Amino acid sequence: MTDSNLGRAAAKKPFRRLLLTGAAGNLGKQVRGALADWADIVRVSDIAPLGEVASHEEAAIVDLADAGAVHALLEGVDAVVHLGGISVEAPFEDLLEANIRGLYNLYSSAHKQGVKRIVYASSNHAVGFHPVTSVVDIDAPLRPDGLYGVTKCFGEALSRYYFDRFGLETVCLRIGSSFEQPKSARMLVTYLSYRDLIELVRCSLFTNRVGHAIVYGVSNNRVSWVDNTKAAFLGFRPQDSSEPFEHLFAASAPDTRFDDPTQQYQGGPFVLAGPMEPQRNAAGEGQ
Ligand code: NAI
Ligand code: 15L
Repeated sequence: MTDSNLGRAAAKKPFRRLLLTGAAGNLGKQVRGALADWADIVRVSDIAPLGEVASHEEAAIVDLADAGAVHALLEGVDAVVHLGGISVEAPFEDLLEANIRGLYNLYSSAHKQGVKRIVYASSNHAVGFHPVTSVVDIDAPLRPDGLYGVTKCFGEALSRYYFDRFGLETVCLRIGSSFEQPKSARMLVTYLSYRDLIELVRCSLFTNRVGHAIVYGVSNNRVSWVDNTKAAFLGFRPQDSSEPFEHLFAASAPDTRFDDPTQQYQGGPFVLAGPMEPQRNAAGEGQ
């Protein structure tokens, strides 16, 4: 064994096995690499292809709506980073399978398999119908801005129940807009850099005794609609800001917000996106 191998073998990682759902998605691809530093084995899962599988990884193609498959997926897992599911407004039947049934399957199996903690990707759309003139803290009333947001409220309530009933801990991340860079003037306010996202996941996995917690996932942007004071115990201190991107949208931000719901409410375009009708095939039958 070389010196560097000896060093690696000696460094014990905090987790034996972490599960990442939604590993093929936008955020899953970002978080996947970071988990390697924190667990001996990273089980990566999605309904979509997972790409190349590293030696420390176990790959599982699983539909969250499949209860039996999800039960097997949770076997031997210490903690979960749950990013899987539908991530935008969609017809109710689709949301029902991925985000409602899928989440129930995850929590039910996690409890039965003895999982200790879940980091759950909630969304700003759980509270998207609060006006942009207000600042919401983690106790602000839920005001989902579409059926997608309603499923995130379900996830926050389900995880609360599993903590109160069984002590299964969850940190609900009300993520703003996590992309390579903001895509609109609104996202200058809701932007969460990938680096800050990974730090938020790290804080959520490693803080002792989180119980059931909610935290907003936004970077240190100049304007903010959220207040994380009550989640300070997580120790999340964002390093990045949307400031370097402000010049991209300055010209396209006329102050029309009070005539237009997509400008008036924190959820932006999501507030008018739902409810969506089921997809129809050529014969006009619901799918
Ligand atoms: P994404 O849509 O890129 O990734 C979601 C992944 O979940 C996809 O790879 C998809 O194949 C998988 N998935 C969908 N249905 C599934 C099912 N039935 N079974 C198994 N896997 C399924 O979304 P993104 O951006 O990576 O977001 C990750 C999570 O974070 C989502 O839960 C989303 O709602 C949440 N979120 C993301 C925000 C963002 O700005 N990216 C903002 C707020 C919340
Ligand atoms: C979300 O919840 C979505 O998953 C993401 O695609 C973004 O649109 C984000 O919110 C947002 O509010 O910008």
